Amino acid sequence: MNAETGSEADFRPHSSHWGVFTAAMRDGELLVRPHPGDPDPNAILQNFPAALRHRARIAQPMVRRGWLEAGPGPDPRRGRDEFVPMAWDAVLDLLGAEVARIRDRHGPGAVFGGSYGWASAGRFHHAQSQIHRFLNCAFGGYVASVNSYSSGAASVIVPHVLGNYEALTKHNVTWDQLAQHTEVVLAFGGMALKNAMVAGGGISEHVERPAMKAAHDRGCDFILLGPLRSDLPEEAGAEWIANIPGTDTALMLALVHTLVAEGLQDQDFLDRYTTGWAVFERYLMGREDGQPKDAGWAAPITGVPADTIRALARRLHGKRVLVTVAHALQRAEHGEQPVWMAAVLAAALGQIGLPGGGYGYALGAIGYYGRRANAVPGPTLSQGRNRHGDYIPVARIADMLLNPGMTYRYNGQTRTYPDIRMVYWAGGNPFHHHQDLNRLRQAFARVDTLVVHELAWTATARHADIVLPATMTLEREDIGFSSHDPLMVAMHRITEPFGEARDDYDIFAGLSRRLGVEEAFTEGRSSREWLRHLYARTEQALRELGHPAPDFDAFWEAGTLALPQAPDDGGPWRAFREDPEANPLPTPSGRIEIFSETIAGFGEADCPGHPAWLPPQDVPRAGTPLHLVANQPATRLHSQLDFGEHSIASKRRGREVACLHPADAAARGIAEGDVIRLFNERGACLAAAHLTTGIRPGVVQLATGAWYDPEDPAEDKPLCVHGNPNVLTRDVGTSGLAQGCTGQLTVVEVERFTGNLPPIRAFDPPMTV
Ligand code: PGD
Repeated sequence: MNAETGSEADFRPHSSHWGVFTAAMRDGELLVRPHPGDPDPNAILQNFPAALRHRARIAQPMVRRGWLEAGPGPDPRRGRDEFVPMAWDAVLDLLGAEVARIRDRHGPGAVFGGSYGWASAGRFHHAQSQIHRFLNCAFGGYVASVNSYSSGAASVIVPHVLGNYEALTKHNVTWDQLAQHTEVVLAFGGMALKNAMVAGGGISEHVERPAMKAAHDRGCDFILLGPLRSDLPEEAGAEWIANIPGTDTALMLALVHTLVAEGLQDQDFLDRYTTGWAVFERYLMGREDGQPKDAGWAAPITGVPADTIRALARRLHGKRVLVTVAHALQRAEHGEQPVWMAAVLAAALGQIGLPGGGYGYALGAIGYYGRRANAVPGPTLSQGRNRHGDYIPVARIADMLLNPGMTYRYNGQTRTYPDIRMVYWAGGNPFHHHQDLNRLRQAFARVDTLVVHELAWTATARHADIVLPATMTLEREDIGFSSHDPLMVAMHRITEPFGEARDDYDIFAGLSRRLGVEEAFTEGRSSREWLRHLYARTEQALRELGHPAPDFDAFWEAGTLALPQAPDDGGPWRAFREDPEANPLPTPSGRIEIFSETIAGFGEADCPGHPAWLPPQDVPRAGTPLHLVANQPATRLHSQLDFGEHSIASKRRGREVACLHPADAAARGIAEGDVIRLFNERGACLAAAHLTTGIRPGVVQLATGAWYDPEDPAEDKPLCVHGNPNVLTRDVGTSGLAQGCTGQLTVVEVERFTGNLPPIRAFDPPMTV
């Protein structure tokens, strides 16, 4: 027994998207220890202790005063109104009646239940599954969302040109292969450890840093192409080519042009495994527009000298090269292009399908890529059937709410936005994840009713009409499982729920009772009975494999279960290389489509039939001369637990830190630690300046995830005093093909903030009556 840290026996297993851990309560304090088998544990775990009982937690159900007094309907006061506390029975009666009203008067096409968000790791209390299951039971369906903010462009274009998205990202080149075989890693946008630290469902082994170190120690060269040096860890020993943000497609074109001009492309590979090379080559060599896409052409676009591009191309020839592209590159205008063009580059190098070679799209973008798959399935709660069937591409939410009846293009279709009356959210934070937050506020002002389940007073909760306090993961039992992590975790309850918080499941069960669909929603099971039920699938699969298959009680008692994994066999890409006729890709031609008849047939000007350089509209100009990179944060997952100790410790003067080059700072009279204002025509926010030469001049970086904190919410474009970059980003789709999120990049100006520093109230609960 150790008086400082609590007895070993007190520590119980639990899991989060950012790591498996054990935790114990001692004298009212939460103690958290990373999983002992994790070679590189994630410090984000240390956000839990201070967050558990923080004032930002929601203690009881709340109803917005204006909604209570005036009834459902559009209301611009959302986000600045007071709240009225309410008892659970009363609030569930009220909400049950409102759900019934919408259902009976408007039907499922008036409910937006997309409810995008990462929520927590447990597979039963998975907020998305819970809410979708409830809406399917209560309404028979709802307006859904498809794709993700992470990979909106890639997940739509890849099936047309490369085949299965899961196979490309999850069953391809692994970290083990990279450590053993790769000679050159060409990492567009890098492979920042902060991203791979996270895996949906939980992760017990953070292997990326050791793998990159092993590869580097063996002599593998890492080349980082992108504006931020920190996008590869020191262990990779990377060379840094700091191209202008958003210009990677031009850089890749010039690399391929050099290969072709010097006869270095692998023509045999292109002939055997791809289709459409001849069409693309005409574009590449400028045979139609008179402009070869050569290194001299790319130099002013990319900011990389032509000689550097040419030398790099020559260096790749004949080597085991792995081309990687960070998700970030496709979270921008024309984000489909770098995803597609990188495949062409990898094909021209002829390494696709070889161990450690080819195209590792998004390797390092998330913790479950580049690993072996589990050989058995994990627990999954059925969401039921959505009989309504309508959906939007996820990042078009504000467009939809503001423009009912308007048509838009998506994946070859012309679709129509529905007329939404009720928005129901559980487990996501659109005031974190969406772009142009001032526009999002207008969109949310338009609906009849906004319902949010949250564990803390995020800006999304503040904008809701009905706020239902959800438990935090530590306050309930669950099962942690990710398809590519070998450990299944019995997530024990560590402590009692905060205030009157309830599990999402119990909230939906209570509502289902009021709507007469309780049996359909609960199937008569308690939460513990559901865990037992969901576990049975894995147990049976283990037994069928002849693997030890503990029953649920034994699993629960042991706390973790090591799962068998599939071999590291290169997946469908290896098989395709070995025999493309027997193992074609699931594309129309069965090959890598360098020209796609399907995409050309869609007729989108912003996504033609082969990869191309399409100059972006959102570029530095007078008034907004700097690029802003709004990337993933290092000290929290998205906006989760921004009020936790580790996240707070990374802020300065309570504000998010923005990085800029000393030359840009000097030109504006900005010194290290100054509070700065970042602004453009969409909005403005404050941040604390950090000067670094690890960023390309002309670029500012401000991570996402600082909670939106408007100085005066009554204004149309209030100053966010805390540093949420999504007040600055643009709410436009990547193209008419995918309509993905473009939040990664925009343009801004920056100045030293000289006014009185406004207080930060992001974590204070709203006013209650
Ligand atoms: P989170 O902060 O994870 O962000 O957007 P997402 O909405 O997923 O939000 C999850 C919320 O769920 C938190 O508020 C948390 O408190 C709550 N929560 C956790 N557990 C539970 C639970 O059990 N029940 C309930 N009811 N709530 C729970 C992430 C999205 O942001 C993503 S994935 C990406 S990749 C995008 N990235 C960018 C970007 O690169 N640049 C910009 N500008 N914007 C982005 N936005 C996107």
